[in-house]
Amino acid sequence: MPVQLEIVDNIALVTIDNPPVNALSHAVRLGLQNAVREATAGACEAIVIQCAGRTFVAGADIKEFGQPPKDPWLPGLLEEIEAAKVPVVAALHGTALGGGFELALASHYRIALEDAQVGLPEVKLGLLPGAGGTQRLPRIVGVKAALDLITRGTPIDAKSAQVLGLVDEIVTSDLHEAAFEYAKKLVAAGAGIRRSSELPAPEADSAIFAEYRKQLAQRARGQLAPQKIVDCVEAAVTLSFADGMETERKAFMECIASSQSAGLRHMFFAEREAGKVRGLASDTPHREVQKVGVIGAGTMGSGIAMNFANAGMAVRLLEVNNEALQKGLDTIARNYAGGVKRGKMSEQDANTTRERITGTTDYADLADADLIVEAVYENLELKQDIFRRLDGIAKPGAILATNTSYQDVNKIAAATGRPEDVIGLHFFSPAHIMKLLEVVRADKTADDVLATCMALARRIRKVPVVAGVCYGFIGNRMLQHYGREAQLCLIEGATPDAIDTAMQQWGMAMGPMRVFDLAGLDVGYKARQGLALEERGDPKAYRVADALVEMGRLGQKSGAGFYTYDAGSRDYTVDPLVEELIVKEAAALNVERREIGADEIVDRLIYALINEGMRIVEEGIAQRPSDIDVVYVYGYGFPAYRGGPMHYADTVGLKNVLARICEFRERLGAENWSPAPLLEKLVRDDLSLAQWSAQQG
Ligand code: 3H9
Repeated sequence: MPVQLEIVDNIALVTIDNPPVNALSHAVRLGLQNAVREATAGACEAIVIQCAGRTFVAGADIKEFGQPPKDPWLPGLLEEIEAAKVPVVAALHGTALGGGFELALASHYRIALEDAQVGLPEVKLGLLPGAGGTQRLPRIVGVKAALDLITRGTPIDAKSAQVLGLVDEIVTSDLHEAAFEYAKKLVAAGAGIRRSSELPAPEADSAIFAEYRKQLAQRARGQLAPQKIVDCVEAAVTLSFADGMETERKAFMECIASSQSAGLRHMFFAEREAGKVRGLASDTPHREVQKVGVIGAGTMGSGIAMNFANAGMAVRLLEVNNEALQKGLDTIARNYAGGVKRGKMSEQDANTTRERITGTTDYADLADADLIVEAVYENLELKQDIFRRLDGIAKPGAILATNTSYQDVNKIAAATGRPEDVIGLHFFSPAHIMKLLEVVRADKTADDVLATCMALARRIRKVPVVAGVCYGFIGNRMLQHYGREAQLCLIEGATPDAIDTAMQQWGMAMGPMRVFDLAGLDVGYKARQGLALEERGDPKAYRVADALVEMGRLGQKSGAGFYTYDAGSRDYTVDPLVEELIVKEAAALNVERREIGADEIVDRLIYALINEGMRIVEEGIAQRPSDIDVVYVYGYGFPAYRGGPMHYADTVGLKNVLARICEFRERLGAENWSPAPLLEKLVRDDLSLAQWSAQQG
């Protein structure tokens, strides 16, 4: 039974017990309704609603969304609880979120454990609080605080909640005992019933709503739920509670039916699924990691070192000479100072954390490290040399990781006498900020090394995704195809700005040409110079970029690339010179330029990603399609509300994706546009990727 009722001294103790997070599934709602009805029908003088396990209710059961609704529906149930004729006390611990916090808001009193957190994170699922949260919260905390809490979706701690009037009492231990005593005290004092729905409507100047709509149109560009939240909170001001609830209901239904919410809900589960490694036993032992060595104090190495220091681990940062080492340590100091300036951490915390990173130029200082991450530039021989050296120095059982973006991790592992200890840990730049970590499982990587690294990723607050060995792993392998199409659209007729605008309007955090400029055009140039002419691929896809490098335009760092930049800034301006260059290169390549619309740009770039993603899944480089979605949303600025490229393919329909790819094959050539065999097979079998993935187990 997920809900139990016990009556002690005329106090009804209603306990929800629905592991892992006490989500309000249908059985819980029904149990809660029965328990409250039974308690109020008898002689109970107060009701305490509490939860077993690690947390108070963390929300509606997200797995039930998309299924036909079953009575009792949460808003009605909460109205029934609020209408109780005896005081109802909610006892909060863990994370009281979404529908769970709405249950607390419908209760008359709230008592919390000091480390509890409360919040309405529905917006992160493309939703809004749909059980009275948008109507009750502003009545308690006022319009501005309500708008901030609901549109940001970030939980707050019990103390801040108390300051806002959301929590009546905080206790440090024995919550259930304290809640029982609190209820008895209320009864003894003859305390009345407080219904937040009966509080006067909050007051607000209508300008505040216009201001939030404008802000959100920028901060949450293209998203439905944040705008709907503003509508609902405005309704709390202008309408009666009942009418406000009706507005909320309609807005909630619209959000839940939207592809945006479907995408965000997909991402919620995809992120959690990505942490599970197929074929790896759940009792696989972990190696202990307390001391970390990082080789290379460039931008990547410095950022990587910060991750481990932030999680409390001691880090040795190694460079070839003192000058390079000092440069890295200075970068780290600057990053921490930036964090303090932005209010992310206190100066004292920043200093303590920074001091966990010490520098060295002597490999012998890495001898006691539990994990060593190599982060030098992309050169296979150099990396193999380093691993050969590490083999002679690292202690037995130390994990040896490479941060390579492209190189063959098997070849790196083979340079050691212990390939089972070698793994790829591919961080994304800036490494101390980006959430994604590709964990590259080489042929001989030991299970306990992989299990340790997956757990370690969470310790350093990354989202890990397992990838197999191939050129570029998951993310960069797909990106080559996306980048190629961007460059081809350029030479065939689009401008850099038209391409970036199309992709940004579609939802990408940054357009591809700006990304090229940010990454540095010289990186690809150097890589191509190392190849014979016939190995470089289609010249149409790199001639403009190469010409820019040869003009000294290396991207943002040199003040010019596809755009020109103000010194040290990301602000860019369109440069007519670049457009002239494109026209010239197109003529030299015999390409007749034409008008290319935003639709074609978006489809070519995104379908190129999808097609390669299909191959990656089929080859087993990614464990499942949703892992690719996690890679793209957390590592490449793909809009989370579209659910990642593979979920997006299902949204469009695989049949439609295949038809468009075939159309591109006819028009643009089979070399770049032969459909992935898995895509063709799924269309033949009339299966979506999600269905196929579920079949794979
Ligand atoms: C809502 O409430 C709408 C209402 O306003 C209106 C309704 C009409 N449902 O994250 P974890 C699963 S919308 C179903 O790894 P943690 C999760 O998938 C909801 N399942 O643990 C995972 O399963 P598995 C608003 C859920 O300790 C397991 O629980 N609420 C739900 O790192 C453990 O999760 C939210 O958005 C759920 N609501 O973090 C809160 N929540 O083990 C969403 C979790 O099979 N949840 N699961 O992979 C969270 O933010 C975190 O899970 C939480 C715990 C902080 C609670």
